[in-house]
Amino acid sequence: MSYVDEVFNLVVEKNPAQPEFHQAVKEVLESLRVVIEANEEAYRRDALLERLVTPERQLLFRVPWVDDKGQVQVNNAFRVQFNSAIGPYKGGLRLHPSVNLGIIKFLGFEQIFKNSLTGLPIGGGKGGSDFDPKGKSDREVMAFCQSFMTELNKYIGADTDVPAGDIGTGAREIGYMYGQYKRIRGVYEGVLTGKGLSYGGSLVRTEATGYGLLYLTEEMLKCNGHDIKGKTVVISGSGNVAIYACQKAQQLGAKVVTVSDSTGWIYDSEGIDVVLLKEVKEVKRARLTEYAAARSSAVYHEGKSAEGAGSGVWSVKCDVALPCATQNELLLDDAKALVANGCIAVAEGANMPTTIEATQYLQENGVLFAPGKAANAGGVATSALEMSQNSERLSWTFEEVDGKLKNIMVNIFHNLDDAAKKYNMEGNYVAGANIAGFLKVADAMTAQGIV
Ligand code: NDP
Ligand code: 2IT
Repeated sequence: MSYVDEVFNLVVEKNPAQPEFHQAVKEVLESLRVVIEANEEAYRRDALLERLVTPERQLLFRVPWVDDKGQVQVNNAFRVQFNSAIGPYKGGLRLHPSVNLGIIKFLGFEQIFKNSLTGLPIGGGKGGSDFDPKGKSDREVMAFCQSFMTELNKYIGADTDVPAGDIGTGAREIGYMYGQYKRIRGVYEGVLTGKGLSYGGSLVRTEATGYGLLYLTEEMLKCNGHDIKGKTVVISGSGNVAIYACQKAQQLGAKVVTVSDSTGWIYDSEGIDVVLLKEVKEVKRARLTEYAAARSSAVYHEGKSAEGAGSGVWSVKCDVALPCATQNELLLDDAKALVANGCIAVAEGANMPTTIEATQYLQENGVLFAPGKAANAGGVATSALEMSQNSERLSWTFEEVDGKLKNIMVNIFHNLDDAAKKYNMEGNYVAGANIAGFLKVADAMTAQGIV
């Protein structure tokens, strides 16, 4: 059996009931087959793949906190420090009831390659909890965040592990966590990114994932003879990534006609009103029904939650589709609908939103496909820029950070493109991303010996 297949079987055997982790590993290992086979003996001897798929450290802990009624609640929490070959562990914290170890491991594994692709010195990690911030008071969110950080602070630091936001973790949660870290450890350091601007945050970090997604999409389209200007775009999600993807798409002259959340989706024939969307989601933390109620051109469709069920937004005719909600939200039938409607490009704002079968169908039918670990790398790249600013105790201007972000995204696209061409898979940006991301990490792991 080939080394790649052996290691994949091992992952399934040793990590039962973690389907998302298996899926992420499978996608990466399949792309690496050609690279591994070219150097199989050395990789096998060093157990490089076994080490790559096994986290360096996995922390599991309970988070007790008291709700507004005086009742004690207990959540499960995780931090997976996956790989530190090229820098301190770096990756977000997800707060969502669906969070379990397998989900955090899939996200941490993806993060290794994503962070490598940014060209910046950051290793891969991820964390989170099954705590649901939705419907909780600010006081309850603070109680959870303080209890969470009371344990997590022992394992993180500006030069060891630097968490950030993800689903359910935004500026509010990062603020509460930062305050508690500072209180316990007594140091004012860049231990988290996505901080507020008044206490060490970076300009553009809020916008970075969505903006970066559009910078990469624009470059991918341009290099394939298309212009983003004038294109019709469908977006899923209506959180941090979706909102700023929508804003940048419009700034570049595209028309965005959909957004979604876990209870329904909006079709807006006039194009999404980003100011209204921000008011509904960032200020009121409300449902999309409020958007529809405030705008006559918008139609609200109930149902079809993203994960596992496919989302209604993929049935809308478009040129470009940007999944920005969660994993496995774009299924084979959705891919078929997109192709039938003439979609030319899909770029993943979320992590692993497209299933392997859907990805293959899109690629086989000539749709340009940018995988999340490349397309959404702008968020973590700007986090790394926040770390740099914290280290030198300076803040850069919006234009400076935005300019660096754009350069990073354009470079990422060309790295994928070049890697795909080098290994005779021109246009396969999934393979290009996995290979380019892997080679740097593998080189660093090899140089550092068996650790
Ligand atoms: P937010 O919490 O800000 O927004 C998430 C959005 O997706 C919401 O609209 C939410 O709807 C929807 N959603 C989440 N889970 C589900 C689900 N199970 N079913 C249906 N809808 C769901 O998160 P972000 O925008 O930060 O993250 C979105 C994606 O982007 C995630 O995959 C994340 O890992 C990825 N990402 C985020 C980065 C960042 O910097 N924030 C960087 C790179 C990737 P509702 O509010 O109803 O739950
Ligand atoms: O998935 C991701 O890349 C993030 N949630 C952002 C991580 C970070 O450290 O900024």
